[in-house]
Amino acid sequence: MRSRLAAVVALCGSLLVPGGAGAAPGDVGGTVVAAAGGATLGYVSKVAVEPQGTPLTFYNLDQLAHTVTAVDRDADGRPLFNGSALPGTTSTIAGVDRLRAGSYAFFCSFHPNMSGTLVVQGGSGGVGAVPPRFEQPLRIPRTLTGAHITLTAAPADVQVLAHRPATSMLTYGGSWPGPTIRRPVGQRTTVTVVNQLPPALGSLSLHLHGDHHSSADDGRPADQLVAPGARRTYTFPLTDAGRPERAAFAFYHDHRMDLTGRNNWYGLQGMFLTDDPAESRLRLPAGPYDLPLMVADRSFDDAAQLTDPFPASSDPQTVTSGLSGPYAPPGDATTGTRTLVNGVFQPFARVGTHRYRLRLLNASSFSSYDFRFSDGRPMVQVGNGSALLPVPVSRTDVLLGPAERADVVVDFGRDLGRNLVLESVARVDGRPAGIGTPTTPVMQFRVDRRVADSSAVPAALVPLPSLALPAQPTATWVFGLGADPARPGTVWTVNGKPFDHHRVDATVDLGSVQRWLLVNTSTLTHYVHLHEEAWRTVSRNGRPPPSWEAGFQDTWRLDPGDTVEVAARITDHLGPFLLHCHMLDHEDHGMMATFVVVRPGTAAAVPPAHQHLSGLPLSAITSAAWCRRKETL
Ligand SMILES: [Cu+2]
Repeated sequence: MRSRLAAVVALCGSLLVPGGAGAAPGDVGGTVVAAAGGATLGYVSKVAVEPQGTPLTFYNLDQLAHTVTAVDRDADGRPLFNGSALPGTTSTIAGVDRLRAGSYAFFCSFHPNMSGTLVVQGGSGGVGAVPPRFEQPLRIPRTLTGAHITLTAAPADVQVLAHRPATSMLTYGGSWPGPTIRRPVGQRTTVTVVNQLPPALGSLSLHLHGDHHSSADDGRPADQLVAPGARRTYTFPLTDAGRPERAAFAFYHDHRMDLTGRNNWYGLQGMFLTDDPAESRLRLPAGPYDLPLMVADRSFDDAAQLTDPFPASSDPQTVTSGLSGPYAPPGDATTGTRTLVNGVFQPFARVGTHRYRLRLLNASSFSSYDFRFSDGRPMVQVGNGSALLPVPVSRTDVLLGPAERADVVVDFGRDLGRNLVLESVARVDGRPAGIGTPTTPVMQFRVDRRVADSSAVPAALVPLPSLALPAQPTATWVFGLGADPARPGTVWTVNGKPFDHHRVDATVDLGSVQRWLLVNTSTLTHYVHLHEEAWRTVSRNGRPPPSWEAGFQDTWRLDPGDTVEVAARITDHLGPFLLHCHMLDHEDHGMMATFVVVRPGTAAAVPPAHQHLSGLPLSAITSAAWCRRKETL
């Protein structure tokens, strides 16, 4: 390996132009290079020039895996070219040698802020970009409104790709997303999960993200599990401090210890909306004009089946290589080559000349999106998932990381006969070292009928109640990268420690007001999710938060070096709750901690022992962190 790496370095050294970042077409031929710090600095060679019909070589001299992935897609919707290279290796990027002459943008799917251009020079013929076809109608998951809901977790075939076989997935209720649950605030709701998945997949756990409920109903990842063949009922009062909760756009998903990434990738996700009858006076678009849209990326093989970027839990080689493999933190990134909406690749929706309330959820494991309409029209943000904002905010782009939501109103009133595309664009705010976003069409809206519109977006929505804050922060949570105390390698940490189910990281008095600092000391962006309460954002990097963070929230983006200050009153429920990064690779690889709510003056009990309900020894899956990548599409 050492000699191969030395050869690569020597070869690349001879190819690189001094100050390579400014290389011009013709300076570097047929190669793309990533060097140390590539995730931040980008490719060394921003432009590669390639004679038509020849392969493109990718030299990765960095310590993280990177890809070279085309922005443009072929007739099947796959990137025109795509390939990855592990740290210190080279690879040939598949698909380049078939390209027609032209210029092609590319990026790293693990670090989309890395971008470049491939120029193919030559004669005629070859494969070129095919515009998105938007061939499949948007799917709206069936909606369940009863007080007692059953979700059976079972394998099912889901039609994700057009003109291709259905995709075998793990589902709640036979669909992906699972059924949308829609309930009035303040109305007690039970959700019974029945685990009918193959026993080898182990036990499950269901977490209702963004809701306020007891510790026993929080879907804790290592106890309170749903064993194969068993069922468990979760109770959600949908109240807070004796009053109905704020209406919210929440979602439910599996939260199994170490396997959350795997279980979500295969489909254990669904949306959960609560409605406040008092909100109807606002006249926001409702009924057919209220569309929950779950956006998530996945990769597929040639048989339209999901690729498996996760290790076999029972593979001792995988387990022992654990967190020191090439995809160990900070190289762990489960991304997909296709962006899907409600489980459909590039769908279209037929809409009328009306305002629409689009509830955008990013349910991806790792990827962020900067959502925008192709014509730059405003999206009026009215909420962020946990609640409505105090006042609406007009935005032209909305950046959402994993588990973040945006509740936006878009007006198609003057667009009869037009087709509009919701897309993700390269992250607009240009934040240095912040996570990048892919450039990709997401879905199309076809405005094909005239309808009367009596909806509105009022100037004021729901005021933020006052809250007397403690003078000083009551806790500081630092999100970083550390050595793994259990084995050679690296783990994500909170306050310097990887997650330990048996450790209490903070004790919080019931009834107290907490003022917490969330600090990112690592070189990657994290999205930090706090269970149990809806929190208000006090400050972002010492300044008042932007207007779209001026309401209640449960997940925050922390770019490298960021400090976000949040506050909430802790009400109703005692016991252990979690906080963690919602990039599922990071969560599964240590970046999670426990706070325990206690009656004032009492000590926290240690969280309950692991339940060992699966056919797999927990020790085997606890370190199942090493991700194998199959670079199929
Ligand atoms: Cu993270």
